[in-house]
Amino acid sequence: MTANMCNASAASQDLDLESVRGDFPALDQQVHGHPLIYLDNAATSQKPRAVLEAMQRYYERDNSNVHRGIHELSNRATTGYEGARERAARFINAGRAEDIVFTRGTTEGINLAAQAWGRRRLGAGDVILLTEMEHHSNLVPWQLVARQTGARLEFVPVTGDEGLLDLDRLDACLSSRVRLFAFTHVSNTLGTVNPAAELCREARRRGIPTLVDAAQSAGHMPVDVQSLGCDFLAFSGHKICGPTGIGVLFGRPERWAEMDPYQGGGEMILSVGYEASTWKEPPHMFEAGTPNIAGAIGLHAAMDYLDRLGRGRIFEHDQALGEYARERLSTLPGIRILGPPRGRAGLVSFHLRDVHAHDVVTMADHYGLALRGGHHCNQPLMRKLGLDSTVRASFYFYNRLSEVDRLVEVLGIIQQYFNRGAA
Ligand code: C6P
Repeated sequence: MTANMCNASAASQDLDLESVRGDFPALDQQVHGHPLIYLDNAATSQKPRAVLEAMQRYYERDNSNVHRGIHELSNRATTGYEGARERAARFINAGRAEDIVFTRGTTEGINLAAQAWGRRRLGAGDVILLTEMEHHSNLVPWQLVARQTGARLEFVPVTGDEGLLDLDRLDACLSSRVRLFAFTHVSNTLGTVNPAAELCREARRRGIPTLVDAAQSAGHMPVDVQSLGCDFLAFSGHKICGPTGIGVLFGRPERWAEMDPYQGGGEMILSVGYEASTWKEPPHMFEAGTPNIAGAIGLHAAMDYLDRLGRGRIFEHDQALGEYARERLSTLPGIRILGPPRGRAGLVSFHLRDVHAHDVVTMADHYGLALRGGHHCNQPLMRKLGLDSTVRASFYFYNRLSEVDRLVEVLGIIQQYFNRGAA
């Protein structure tokens, strides 16, 4: 047994996997006559009973609108919603609850920063620095704001299949024209864990604000905005055991002060006239309309759940599974595996010679395996690597080593099937 395999077993035992799995009703089912093996956690995680019950309790007992009524139910809803904001601040060690804006998810958080901050702060000739491994959610919003302001995009290169940022180029990339550096903490396709604190430090030294896309990190490792030193950080509830339709955008107070409202409407105003209005201070200034109250309450329960397990332990477990999977997959003939061999997050993306990713995923589904195939919203990166799609297996703390073994076994069956067809 290799050292990695030993680490993986140790991490699994440490997490008391079997009792944790019991918290997730969706994991206990058969799919096409096989036990479900859910390896699509980078797309969305499953939800523990604690989250489902918190949301049901809210709807059964406290359902009301926030910040409006003076009646009991409205007070309870407001307390629940604002309590979730305080919890989110603690989850990422933000200094103040006011620095947490609830969004629909990472995508909306980045769009909010791009429109409310970027549109006001950027001008012709300014540079928005991204990396070549960004998800479309941290690329297209900046393309839009670049078109609106005359700013242009530049990219820190990725080294190739090993999927690391070319840090030798960082100094040249962080030129005096750069007004914002936005990058992903963990790549959803490569599994690369970027040195986010170092990237923020280098940017800050040059007076450049940073935005961290924490969609793939916030629920998988300790994330601390103060030690990262970022200006903005966005993540989604549904990837961290919470419900869909809720997410968080953290911003430093000095950044909020530089921003215009994102959307106009109820909840965000102080006083409205026919011709003009005034608005509240952040965070409410950025939360127009009735918010996703039940979503925030579910997210609160999810953050409690994850922190009870410990995100340090979750990271060790996910990382051990990712490395184990990479090692086992590399024994398959004709496989091309993306991302770094060491220090990767708990996901592995790969390409099987002569079998399209969609065929792999469709056939794996017949064996009860939930994988993802496609470009994973990373089209420019795929093109750079000369691929149109990959298969991706992404893990969470409730996945087992035996599920990785089954994945490798089923991929072997799929390869045999297609190779027979080709013969
Ligand atoms: N990735 C996947 O890889 P939303 O859809 O807003 O919750 O998250 C968007 C997003 C932003 N950044 C990164 C690094 C991401 O991985 C994602 C979502 C999913 O399967 C869907 S493409």
